[in-house]
Amino acid sequence: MSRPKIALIGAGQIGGTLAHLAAMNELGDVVLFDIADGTPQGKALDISEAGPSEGFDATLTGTTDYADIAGADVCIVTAGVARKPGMSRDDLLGINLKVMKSVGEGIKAHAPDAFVICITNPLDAMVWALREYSGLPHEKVCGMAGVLDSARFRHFLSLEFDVSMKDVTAFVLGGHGDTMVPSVRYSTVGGIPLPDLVKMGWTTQEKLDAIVQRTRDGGAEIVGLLGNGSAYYAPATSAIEMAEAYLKDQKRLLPCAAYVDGALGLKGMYVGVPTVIGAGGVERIVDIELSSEEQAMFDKSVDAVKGLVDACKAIDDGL
Ligand code: A3D
Repeated sequence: MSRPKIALIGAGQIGGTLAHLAAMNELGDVVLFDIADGTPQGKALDISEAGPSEGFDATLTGTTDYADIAGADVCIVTAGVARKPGMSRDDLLGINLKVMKSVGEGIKAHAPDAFVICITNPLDAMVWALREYSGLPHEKVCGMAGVLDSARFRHFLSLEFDVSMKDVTAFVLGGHGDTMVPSVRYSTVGGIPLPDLVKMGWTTQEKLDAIVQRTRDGGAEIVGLLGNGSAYYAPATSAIEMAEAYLKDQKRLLPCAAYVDGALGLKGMYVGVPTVIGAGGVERIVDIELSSEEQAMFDKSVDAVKGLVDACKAIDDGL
């Protein structure tokens, strides 16, 4: 049986990290694609040369030709530009929409059976556009954001409670932007919901509110520290978790930007929701109940995503 094929569209900071992680975890053979000739080939060779020390069996190649992604089982898309200090994710919309057009057409022509995970920002609008341009089934195209935002939330909570990150579960809903909704009620430490931990005196409501805000600003915090570009280690790890769930039919319950038509009162749009990811792609949307306060925040986030999708349509009236 041949190994799965993983195509990484974009061989920048996240793309290179994805390639390294995919090889180290032996998820399959990796093809790095980029328009910047030399970059995908150089990163593929560099990571291949880590193989003897790390002891992985995976073939890595770099290319500027979409024909080389033919038959990919998974495509992870990071092509485009990243934020610089002072920029919002939404500032990237015009440039990255054009990139999604060429990437979507490349996937449509060469890897129409792949499970596609978009990471390019502004995430929810770009995954929508990528699905439109590629024409793939909705359940085979999704976006990575919720796993990362939830991981940031979990990390900050573990620091506050001084417990292992493994025992903190959390999830973040809504669009991947300033309006994202870190769910306090559905986040737990060892199964104990956060509001109960406040009552138990483990933390205060003020501290919890500050952690929620730090989660919302998590991307900007890294952009500010790096001074040139945005986060890439945790975003890559998060997307690998999703790819693995698909390739190994793990049926993981992961928050991701999925096409929602019916659940949570939504009609045909991409936004961050809890999903089940397995061999069928996004197999299920978990139709959770929101409190009136959560619903108001979620509605605001949904409106922000709709605004970005409308902006995409205005730029490309063929969409
Ligand atoms: P970067 O290191 O700049 O890599 C992007 C790569 O895309 C570069 O190597 C470019 O040459 C390449 N590229 C540009 N245009 C094309 C094209 N048309 N076809 C193929 N490749 C192309 O960025 P990065 O890896 O740090 O970030 C990639 C994207 O992920 C950006 O849009 C970020 O904003 C986004 N991002 C999203 C998250 C989420 O949680 C959703 C987190 C962090 C970054």
